[in-house]
Amino acid sequence: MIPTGMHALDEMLGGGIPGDSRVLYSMEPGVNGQLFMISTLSAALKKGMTCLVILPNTTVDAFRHDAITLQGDQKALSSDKLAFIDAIDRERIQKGAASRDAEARDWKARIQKVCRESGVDVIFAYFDLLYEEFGLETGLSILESARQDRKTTLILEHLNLEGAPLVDRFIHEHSFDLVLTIRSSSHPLPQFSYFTLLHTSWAPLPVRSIPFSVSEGKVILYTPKIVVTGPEHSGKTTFVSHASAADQETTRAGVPKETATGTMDFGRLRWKNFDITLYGTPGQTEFDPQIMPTLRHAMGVVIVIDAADQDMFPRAKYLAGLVAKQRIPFVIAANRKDPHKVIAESVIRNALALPREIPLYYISATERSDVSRVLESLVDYITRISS
Ligand SMILES: Nc1nc2c(ncn2[C@@H]2O[C@H](COP(=O)(O)OP(=O)(O)OP(=O)(O)O)[C@@H](O)[C@H]2O)c(=O)[nH]1
Ligand SMILES: [Mg+2]
Repeated sequence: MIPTGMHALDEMLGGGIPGDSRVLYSMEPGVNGQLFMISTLSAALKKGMTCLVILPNTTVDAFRHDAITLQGDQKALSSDKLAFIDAIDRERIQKGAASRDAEARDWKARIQKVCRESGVDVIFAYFDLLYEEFGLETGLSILESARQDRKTTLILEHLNLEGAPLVDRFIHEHSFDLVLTIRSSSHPLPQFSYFTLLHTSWAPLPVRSIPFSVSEGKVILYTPKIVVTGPEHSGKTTFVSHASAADQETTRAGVPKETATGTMDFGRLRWKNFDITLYGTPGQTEFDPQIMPTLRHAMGVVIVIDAADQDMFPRAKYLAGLVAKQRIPFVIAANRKDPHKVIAESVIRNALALPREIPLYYISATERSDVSRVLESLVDYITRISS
């Protein structure tokens, strides 16, 4: 097993990547995901494996420098079991070869030589330039050539400019064993990054998406969390209980129904491969000190208001301001929709000082479909997945 170096991911994979596998770390433009490859390389070296890093786009020195900066660890790549083929080698190959075919042959010969001489266990390859120059078939066959002699694991990173169809080809045409897509949204959050465990050949793992942040040279995974907050008696507990999948209980420890909530409501649901935990805050102001800690690492917030109760709007405005200040995406669920009683959207927007881009939905928290619509729109807004 080759550890990915990311503890929580290794747990999910059942210990790491099995030997002799083919792995793709597929990055969307703009995502801060370089650590996936670097962590896996460091972890493989730590386990005493011999690694070859293929860097057609950069030099060894520049790569080392970047890796040290990313990981904040001078010793991360100090191993004598580490070989490189870099941009300087690429230049030599290009100069020496008379044709594209000859170039591909030289690449193969060079990789095979290093693998034979050093007994390489894992090849880490930055694939973009090889893909650009040779296309997918030949590009991969160059990297695969070393595997004929020896069971090496191949780990690729690429910047995917073509979207899902390209990733599908790695899975279906080239039988990759592990495919992780790493994506981020720069709007509405400054950086909301998540990876999707799209395919694992050796275990029937469900497709899962998991948000992460990068901190102190490590990829930190966190549970997708949506906070449901709002003024007192607006329908938060009802919202959380109707959001949750039928087979998953919401809990409200020790609080009988029909009374004001004194503890957090919890619920779980799955939407677009995210296993989401909902945290419903208690409405009374005496519980306000709980709100800020609850917002920490929240992926989004639903502010439930009573659409007919103008008196509570100042309180809703205060809560919306609190959330906006943290730069967490939020939507407004105007609850107890009733055509005779609800206050007009423009009045609510004014009272809450809501910018036009913040979605507002009239809902009934007792109707599961209304609640789902709000959560779907929030998750789509955060991840920019259009349905
Ligand atoms: N008719 C109707 N009743 C609702 C709706 N949503 C909530 N209620 C009722 O309103 C009452 C208060 O709802 P809760 O979900 O407990 O409100 P809350 O915001 O959690 O209240 P606190 O936690 O005490 O602030 C309950 O009796 C709900 O059944 C709705 O859409 N329509
Ligand atoms: Mg409640």
